Amino acid sequence: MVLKEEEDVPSDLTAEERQELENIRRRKRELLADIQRLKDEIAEVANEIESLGSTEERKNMQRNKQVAMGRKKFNMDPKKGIQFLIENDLLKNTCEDIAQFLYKGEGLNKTAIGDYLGERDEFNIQVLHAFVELHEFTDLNLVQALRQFLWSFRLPGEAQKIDRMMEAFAQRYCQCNNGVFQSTDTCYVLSFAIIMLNTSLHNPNVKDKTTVERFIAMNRGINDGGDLPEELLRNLYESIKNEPFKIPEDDGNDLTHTFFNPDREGWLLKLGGGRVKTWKRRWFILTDNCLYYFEYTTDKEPRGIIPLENLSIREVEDSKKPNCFELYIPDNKDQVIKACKTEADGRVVEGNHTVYRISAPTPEEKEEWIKCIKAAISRDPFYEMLAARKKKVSSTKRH
Ligand code: 4IP
Repeated sequence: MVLKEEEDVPSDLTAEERQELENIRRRKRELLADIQRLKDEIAEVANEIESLGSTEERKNMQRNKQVAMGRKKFNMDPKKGIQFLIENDLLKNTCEDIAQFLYKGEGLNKTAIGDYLGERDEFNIQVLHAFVELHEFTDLNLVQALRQFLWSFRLPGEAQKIDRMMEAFAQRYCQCNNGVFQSTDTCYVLSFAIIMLNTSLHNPNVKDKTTVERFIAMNRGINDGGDLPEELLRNLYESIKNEPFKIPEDDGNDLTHTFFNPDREGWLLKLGGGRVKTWKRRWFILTDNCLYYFEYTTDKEPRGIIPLENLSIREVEDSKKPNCFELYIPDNKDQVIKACKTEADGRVVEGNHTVYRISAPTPEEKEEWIKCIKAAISRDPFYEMLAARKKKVSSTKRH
């Protein structure tokens, strides 16, 4: 028996059968209603999911836009950029989170990162330390560590900032490589010797390229009075020679222009200060803001030391010797230059020169010496800081 319509009720059914048919039809209707309800519910949930997805997406897009805006603001004014990101819940206000953000550096200008990290505020200093902690220097030699560090931001120009950042670097390096250096200061001083070596070897304006022997000699006594292993210094030298530092160049300047190495050494003639003026060939070394002169290149003790503080330098003509220059006290005629010298009998006495007249072997060398001495005596606060540290780590040097 086939029933076409719901309402159709065959006439030959008993009352009982009719009742049963009615029950079946009611259950069927109920089931259909249930199915429909379920379908509706599924559609509703699907809708909800769909709309949920798009708000999430929209939120993400909005967030990404704000982060991009924060990065732009940071590049224009680092402090304002960070403040914007914090206010918009895009960055947590902790030094660790900010350091992480700077370390990732996505879309950030490296000069701006350097400026932020170099700030004197206590909070910025904490960020700097957290930032340095993110660098892993274990088992890297000092050149490898410097390569990593100097690539992560651009070293600012201001002496105090450079000092703070390199101090933090040296601390972290020593923490990761216990026992390599006697002190953080040694690591700091050697780091600059390396940066300056990079300048000397790779800046085409520097004509007189530092040799490995000179590099080793310049770093004598910096390990708290002792010498660093020669092999270590040779390796660092070779590494820089083979590959210069890669430095972020946001503003077209690089490190080889920022640091000019004023240290220099070579043979010069010096006019004596006695009544009978004699020219003596002496081995001169310019370092630590002082001019040292030796009788032989291998001498341990200098014959004389001339601190360059408060001195000036000028070119002079001399009837007897070519390529002359003089160290003198500006605005002064008779005052004796503060210096010390060793007498023939070995006693160390005060110098008695009112000027030091010196003759270089060639006009080019004269120019180079004048340039280097000028760089050493110009009051560059950074060199002064570096010289002070050098003195500290090599206090037994030359004494
Ligand atoms: C000496 O001449 C040397 O030139 C000394 O130079 C110089 O000392 C002496 O000057 C001068 O008298 P003689 O050797 O002919 O005696 P160096 O020390 O390099 O040998 P300076 O002060 O230039 O070192 P006085 O002023 O110290 O006498």
